Amino acid sequence: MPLIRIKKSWEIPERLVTPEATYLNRRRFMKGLISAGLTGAVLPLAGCNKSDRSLADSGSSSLKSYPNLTRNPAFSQVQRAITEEDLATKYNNFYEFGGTKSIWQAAQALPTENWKVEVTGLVKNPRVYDIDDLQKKFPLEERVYRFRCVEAWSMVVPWVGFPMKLLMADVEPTNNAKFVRFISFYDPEITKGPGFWAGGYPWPYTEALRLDEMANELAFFATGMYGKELPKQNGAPLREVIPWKYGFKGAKSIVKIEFVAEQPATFWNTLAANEYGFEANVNPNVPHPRWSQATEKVVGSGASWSWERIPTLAYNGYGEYVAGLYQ
Ligand SMILES: Nc1nc2c(c(=O)[nH]1)N[C@H]1C(S)=C(S)[C@@H](COP(=O)(O)O)O[C@H]1N2
Ligand SMILES: [Mo]
Repeated sequence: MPLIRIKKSWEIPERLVTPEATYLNRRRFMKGLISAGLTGAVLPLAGCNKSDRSLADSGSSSLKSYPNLTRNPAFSQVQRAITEEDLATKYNNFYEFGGTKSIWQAAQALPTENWKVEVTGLVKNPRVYDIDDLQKKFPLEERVYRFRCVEAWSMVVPWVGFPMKLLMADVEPTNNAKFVRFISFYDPEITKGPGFWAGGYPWPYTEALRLDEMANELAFFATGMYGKELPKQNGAPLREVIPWKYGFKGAKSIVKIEFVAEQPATFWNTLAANEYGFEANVNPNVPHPRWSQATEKVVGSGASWSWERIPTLAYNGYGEYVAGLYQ
């Protein structure tokens, strides 16, 4: 695979590194940093740049609100403040649109009109859902979940959506189905993130779960956040939210869901299996090969290097729901 790895973590100051960006072509990455200037690379991350904020308003004002939304009382708070909407919608990972956190504008190129989600593979009732029908068929609720990226930052997000088990019940996986794959939108004319020119990334972005993980109460399909439709940069119009796993397990902008018998290949696991395991449960005791997972930076206002650090919880705090899956 024609990947050029940055082997030594000291080559780039820690605050500028997107750990998952280690796989960027190094020359392109360095060139990007130089042309953006160091300040330019840092300020948009913090979301405290004035012009950035005014652009933000134009980005989300057209999003529809969900009327009559009820917050599920079982998932109504997590003993931490909800992350500011402006940050959660401006500090993103969406490699299809670039290898930095500042892709929200580039992601506006995602064509979300007439979106269909195909559900196929080992199911009794294969279906093609129209996104509007999907949102009428499954009752939408709001859930406040912790959200922990493998890069050791975290947020708290009020998602809108429905439990994955409702969709499972509708399509009825057969007895042979043991895993489910989620395939993100991919069109090389539109998604031009890192690797687009150099190659070497296993597009489309895919993720997968065991079927018993998908059936867990917590496994969620989000169609919205902060009471509105998902912004494109956050994975409109449908994404996975698996709060006890690292964020990369949650594929965005899903076009296809496939039920399969064998554990499927997934995007980050294919790139670096030793760094991004298939299971990827949040675990403070298992360090990433290049950094500790014992603590996490709370994405908040101000400069990214001054974000508060708090201890990371086993299963991201959801052990009572999911620990039994891993006995
Ligand atoms: N299709 C796709 N899905 C993706 C990613 C991506 O690059 N492409 N990044 C993942 C990672 S690493 C994280 S942390 C979350 C980020 O979600 P957010 O931008 O809404 O915070 O999306 C995940 N889903
Ligand atoms: Mo991530």
